Amino acid sequence: MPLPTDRAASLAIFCKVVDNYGDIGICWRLARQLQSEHGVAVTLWVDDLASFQRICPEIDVAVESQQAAGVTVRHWRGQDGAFAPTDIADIVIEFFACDIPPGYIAAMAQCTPHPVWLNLEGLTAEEWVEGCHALTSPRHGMIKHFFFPGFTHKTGGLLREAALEEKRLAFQADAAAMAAFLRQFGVTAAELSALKVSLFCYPSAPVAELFAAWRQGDEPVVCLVPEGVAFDAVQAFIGDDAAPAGAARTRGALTVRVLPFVSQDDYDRLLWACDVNFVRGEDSFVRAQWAGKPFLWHIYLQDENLHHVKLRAFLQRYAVDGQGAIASLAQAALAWNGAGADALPWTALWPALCADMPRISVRAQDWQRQMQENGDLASNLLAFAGATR
Ligand code: TRH
Repeated sequence: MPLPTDRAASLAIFCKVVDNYGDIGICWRLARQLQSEHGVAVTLWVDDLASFQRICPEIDVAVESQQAAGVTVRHWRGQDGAFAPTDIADIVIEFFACDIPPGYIAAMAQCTPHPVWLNLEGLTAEEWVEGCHALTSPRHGMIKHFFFPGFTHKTGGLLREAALEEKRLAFQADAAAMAAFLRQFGVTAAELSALKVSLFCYPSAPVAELFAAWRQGDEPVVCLVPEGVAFDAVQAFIGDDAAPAGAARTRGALTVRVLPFVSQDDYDRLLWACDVNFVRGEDSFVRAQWAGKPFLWHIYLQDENLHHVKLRAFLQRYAVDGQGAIASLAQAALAWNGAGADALPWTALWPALCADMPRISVRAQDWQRQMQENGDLASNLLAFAGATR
């Protein structure tokens, strides 16, 4: 049965913030796109408004229900038992297998037809994903579907807004706009012509070693790091106990500047304006791919080093071009994640990476074109939901 055509389809996303910003970052991006590009009436249930506010400053943490960018945002604090079938959306998404309220599920089961129930999973480049994407599981007399983002056309693809590339290319073609954007963070005229690097990683990344390599290097590097990220290494380099946004210091060839945490749209601009991006988790990782610039990924740590398997699976797809494996990129990525058995020091890894930078840049652009061919996750998800119902 198709989704309703007499009114905009409605969709609810349930988001539990496990930690950091990726959970709400992905849900917010998906919610906005479904609303603005597809006219879907979206309700985003989220249990942590404070985390949400960091990436979307207009969020009021004290309000139970509010509108933001056309999306209804509900503070999810375990409300239960108060749902009627008329409260239920046509499509219900539980993000990363979070348990949606039993009362909501009971009301879903009373709906005719049942809503499309999707579990939106985490992103991985491993091959098994293609076999698990769109699998079903019977629950409470309904069918739950597993929807996997991914890097091939046999998965749900990656989140990407329709106008993203156009916006990026316009911004990157406008040197004055890029300079003005960076200047607001204190970047000087001299620093604009240095190698500009954004740095977003987990505390375990070997940032101090990388800083030492940059500091001793021949080429000026300006490293832009959000407040609180890589805190120990940044604090030590800057020599300021707090290292607040606005703090900066130059030593040797390296300047480190601490940035405030910016909105998601400005974070994209930061990635577009930098020459190399260090990203992490899931959402910034995907945004770095759409930026079409060289990047290194710090993957979210998992038990038993499962993240190393995922990292290698990604590198097998990404760190390779028509000439073969891009060894410098793979070695640096493995070392950055503590996965290289006999990792070279950063004083060797970084120059090797720089020597291959033209090749890595071409690969980054090719990859983002290749990923576009898989469609975008929001459109793929709606098409899937329409075909499922
Ligand atoms: O913050 P992350 O580490 O998030 C997550 C969570 O840990 C989550 O539990 C885990 O499942 C997932 O990683 C894999 O990294 P991520 O995914 O890159 O999310 C960061 C978000 O914050 C992303 O939407 C970009 C946004 N952001 C800003 O909006 N402004 C900023 O200044 C920065 C640095 C990031």
